[in-house]
This record gives sequence, C-alpha cells and structure tokens, in this order.
Amino acid sequence: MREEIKKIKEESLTLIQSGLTRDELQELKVKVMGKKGSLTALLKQLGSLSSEERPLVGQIINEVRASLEQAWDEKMKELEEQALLKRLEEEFLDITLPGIMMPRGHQHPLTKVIEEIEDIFIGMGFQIAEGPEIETDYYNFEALNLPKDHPARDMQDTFFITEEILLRTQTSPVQIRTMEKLCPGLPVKIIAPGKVFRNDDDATHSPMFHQVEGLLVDRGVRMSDLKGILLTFSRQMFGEDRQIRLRPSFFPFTEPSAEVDVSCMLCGGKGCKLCKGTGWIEILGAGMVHPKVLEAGGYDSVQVTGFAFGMGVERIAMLKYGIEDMRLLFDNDLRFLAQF
Ligand code: 2U9
Repeated sequence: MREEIKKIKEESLTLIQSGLTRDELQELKVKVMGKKGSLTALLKQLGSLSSEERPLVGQIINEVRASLEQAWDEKMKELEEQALLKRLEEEFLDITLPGIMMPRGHQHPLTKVIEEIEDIFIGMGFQIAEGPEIETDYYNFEALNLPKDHPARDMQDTFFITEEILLRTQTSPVQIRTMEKLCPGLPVKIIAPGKVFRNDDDATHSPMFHQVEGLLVDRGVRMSDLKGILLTFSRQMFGEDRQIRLRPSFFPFTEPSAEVDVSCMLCGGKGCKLCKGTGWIEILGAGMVHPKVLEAGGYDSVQVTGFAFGMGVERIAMLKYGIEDMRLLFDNDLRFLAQF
C-alpha cells in the first residue's frame, strides 16, 4: 500500500504542475481526494492492515493528503491570479480615448422666426392665441366679410373637406374665436401664429405655410397705432435703421387696407437685386378691422375700432436669412438646416 500511496503522490504532484486548467485541476482533486478518489479508497482499505501497520499507513495517507491539498491550493491560487490579470488586461478601459460625438440638433429656421416674432409682440403687450387648423366656412370666410358669393374667395384656393368644413386658409378664424370669447372685454390684443393651407405649389408657394396675424381691438384704436406697432416690429426684426411705408390695398376684412413695405435690409434702400431696385420690400398686409368683422366678433363697431395685420412666416424667414427658394424650408435637408 505504501507503494501505491507514493505513486498517487508523485503522479498527482506531477499532474498539478503540468499546466492543467482550473477545471482540470478541480477534476484531479475529485479523482484523488474526493469521496470516490484514489487516495480516499486507500483510506478505506486501512481496515485490512495489521494493527501495527494501520496507524502508520493512516498517518502517511493523511500527510500525503495534506501536502497534495497544499500543492493544489497553491496551484489554484496561481491560476486564479493569472486569470484575473488576463481579465484586467482584456477589460482595460482607455479613458483618454475620444468619445463618440452625438450631433446636436437645433430649432428649424421657421420655428426660430416664429418665436422671434412672438417675442417682439409679447414685448409690446400682445398675447398668443391659437385655434383649430380644420375650420368651418363660417369662421374662415363668412365672419371675415367673405360671404359665399364673394369673388375674393377665389384668391384663397381652399382645401375643402365638406361643403362647410375646410383647412383654414389664414389664421384669422383664431381672432374671430378670440373676440367671441373675450367680448365685451377690452382690449383684444393678440397675435395668432400657425399653419395655414392653400391649394398652391411652386417655388414661391407651398400648400402648407405659416402665418402670424395680429389683432388689436379697443376704444380709439387708430391707423397711426398700427403704423407705430409695425415700425417697431420691422426694426426689431430687420434692424434699427429700417423704415416702413404703407401702400393702399384691399382686403375684405379690413378697411382701409394697406400693404406694408420695409426699406431693403440688404442695400438699406439704395436699390439692389433683392428689392428689384426699388429700395423697398413688401413684408405684410394690414388695415383697420372692417366694422362687419368687429360685429361678427360681438363688438359694437361704433364704440370700438381695431387694426389687424398678417404676414407669411416663410417670406420673413427667407428675407431674414437670404433664402432664395421657399422649398428649402420644407425639404428638411440637414446640409441646409445645419446652417442656422
Ligand atoms: C380679423 C380681422 C382682420 C388679417 C390681415 C392681411 C391683411 C394680409 C397676408 C400676408 C401674406 C396673408 O400670408 S399671406 O399671404 N395677410 O395681407 N391679413 S390684414 O386681418 C384680419 C384678421 C383677423 C378678425
């Protein structure tokens, strides 16, 4: 039996040092020292020895077991350390590497211009009003002094949903609704920014575009108030040196009506390609609210007066940023949008 013990010891020690993996080392331990291991089997055979031999051989087996366990433990520890080092090396994180840059988005130029217009009018005491994009014939036309047979309806190229329901062609219905809501409260001092829809599509027209319209109703509102507000707006939007001029015009919802020009923001009024040599650029339409429209809003047109104006946001954005084709504002090409 001593021979066998010696053989197990030597073979085991050789194997432990032979470059086994951790799993193989574990298997070896079970094979030799486990319940059914070769060394354990020898312990179980002690009973067959003489009473003199038994304690001696027992002691030898225990010593071998202890020395094998020690060698095994040391080897296992060594392998674990190696594995840890390998993992640390593999999982090394280089915090000096540059990160992956997330491109940062920003507001669309139209949104920027709408917010800029809003800020200017808020600064003059106006409030923002909103309303539905799907409207009734009444709010879009009738209440704005455009009865069913009115020729100016043709100018609007309306998208009808039914005979009575349509996509609004201007944001004016918002002002009618706001007057109805506030009446008889005064003043009504609002701007209505939003999408409008017309059956039109070319380099200068889009079937959906944006307007900002304004309305001031109060006792004693005059055309000069309109002029002052629009001059302040034009200077804040296009530069403190700007002048404005009003040319007579016609809209069914205002009387008198005017088209408003601003002195050219490119040449300052001398005349250039942008202003076609005139020194002036048309930026909006305006006028004194028609008595019939004030009455539609619930107000007594003898007691109160009002002015209104309307502008196309795309046109303002194109002038402000020197954009030549309106379709660029709707293509959503990042090479264009990234410039703002
Ligand atoms: C109410 C009463 C009057 C709004 C007005 C204009 C003149 C005008 C155009 C500018 C370019 C439309 O986008 S555009 O094509 N608008 O010229 N808009 S006065 O008048 C109103 C609005 C509401 C209750």
